[in-house]
Amino acid sequence: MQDRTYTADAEPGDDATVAGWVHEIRDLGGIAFLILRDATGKIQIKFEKDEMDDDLVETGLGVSRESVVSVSGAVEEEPRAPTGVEVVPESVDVISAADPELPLDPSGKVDADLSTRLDNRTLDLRKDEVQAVFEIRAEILRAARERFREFHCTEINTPKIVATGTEGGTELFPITYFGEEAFMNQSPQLFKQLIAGSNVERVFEIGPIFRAEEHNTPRHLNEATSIDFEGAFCDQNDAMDVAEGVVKAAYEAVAENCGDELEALGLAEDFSVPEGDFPRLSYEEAIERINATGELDEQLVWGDDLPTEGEKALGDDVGGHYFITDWPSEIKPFYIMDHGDEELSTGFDLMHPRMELVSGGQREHRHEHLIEGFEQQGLDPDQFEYYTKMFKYGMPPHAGFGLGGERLIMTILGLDNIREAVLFPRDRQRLSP
Ligand code: ATP
Ligand code: AMO
Repeated sequence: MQDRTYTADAEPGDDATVAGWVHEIRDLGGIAFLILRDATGKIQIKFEKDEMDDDLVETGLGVSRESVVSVSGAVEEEPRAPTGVEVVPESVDVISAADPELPLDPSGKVDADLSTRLDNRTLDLRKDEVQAVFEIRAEILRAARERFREFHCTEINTPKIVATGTEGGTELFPITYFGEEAFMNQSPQLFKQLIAGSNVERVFEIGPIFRAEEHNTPRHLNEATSIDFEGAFCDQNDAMDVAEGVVKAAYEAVAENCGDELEALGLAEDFSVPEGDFPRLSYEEAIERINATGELDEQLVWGDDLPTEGEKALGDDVGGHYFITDWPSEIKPFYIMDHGDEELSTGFDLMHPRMELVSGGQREHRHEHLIEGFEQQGLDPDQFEYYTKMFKYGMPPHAGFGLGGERLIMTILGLDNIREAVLFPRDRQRLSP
């Protein structure tokens, strides 16, 4: 790597070479400043026109905004400089000149719509508040990994090209695999179960899921990051404990380690970690409470899926994260186990007041019940033989969940649109960049 000093490390008395982007040039007449920005911050470069070499002044002040430059000189203390220090340049090297016509203003003085931002992510990420989202995203994923490791989970990576889908209702993206029909995987569901049924017992995966959902909403992506857990000898209550632990660990990590990023996003004052246990409401209680709010035109009845307005009304009523448990079996997938009584399932959702974050449950581990479940859901068990046959060779009871990574980030930061939590989102209109 080039011998350079990060702007944040430049100390008075140093002879330093700083390198980065031209953030701004301020020309006051006899004196002018170039503000240089790098990953660690910004630094002022001072040009005293009468006292410095003309070529140096011309190069330093003639360069277009967002060009990449390297500046060598003495670092001096200067209380009037934005960071208290400035560089008096001896040489300025333009490494990569930027086109003076920028499609987006990284200084943020001119607003850009989301679509322009996503088309020009490199420029967009030069804004502190955008960079902050992705620094926080990295911290959330790190904290989730750490918490899973504390729970003795092994990180796994399962195939994304598969022969069959599992999540009823959401569509599959077909692809051609050496002349055969294949699909992009919607969920690691079956694979994580197959590994939980081995001696590995507890696993997690953080990876992409692909959903060919046609709708275009602020909280759906066609390629999302799923944070999955599966544990042998766990029931739905254990899985809920793990989900709650991971979500809280994410908030705690952001509160502890992302002070500057929260500041950049204007969230430092009000940021708080959810306190206390997340309440666990049964599906039946949930529909009763939604009906009691009077927010819906029609009363919900047993067996209805919860409409978005219903989830919002309940979210406002509860006022924080909560679980919905004991769903009707008929609206949960085949791999979810029933609950003694065949009408009830062990499936659960973890809700943020604004949206669903997690689905999970205890799994059906009894071979003959599993086959019946496939048939009831109109799926051909023969197509899933690679999965079902392992249930004949010693499959422990097990449970798990899938947590939407972008939904977690979006709810933690109060982002309006899930696309802001992904570098290069895939949605109905967007396949590139
Ligand atoms: P998940 O998809 O993870 O199960 P979800 O909360 O997104 O969770 P879905 O069943 O996928 O639940 O989607 C339901 C919600 O998605 C609807 O309530 C609605 O808000 C939105 N939605 C679904 N289809 C459309 C559509 N065609 N147009 C607009 N919004 C839609
Ligand atoms: P489900 O389909 O509910 O369950 O997905 C789990 C979680 O993933 C997130 N999610 C999405 N996020 C953004 N865009 C999407 N299109 C999208 N679809 C899903 C949500 C959702 O709660 N196999 C089960 C999980 C399990 O039981 O372990 C599953 O995939 O936050």
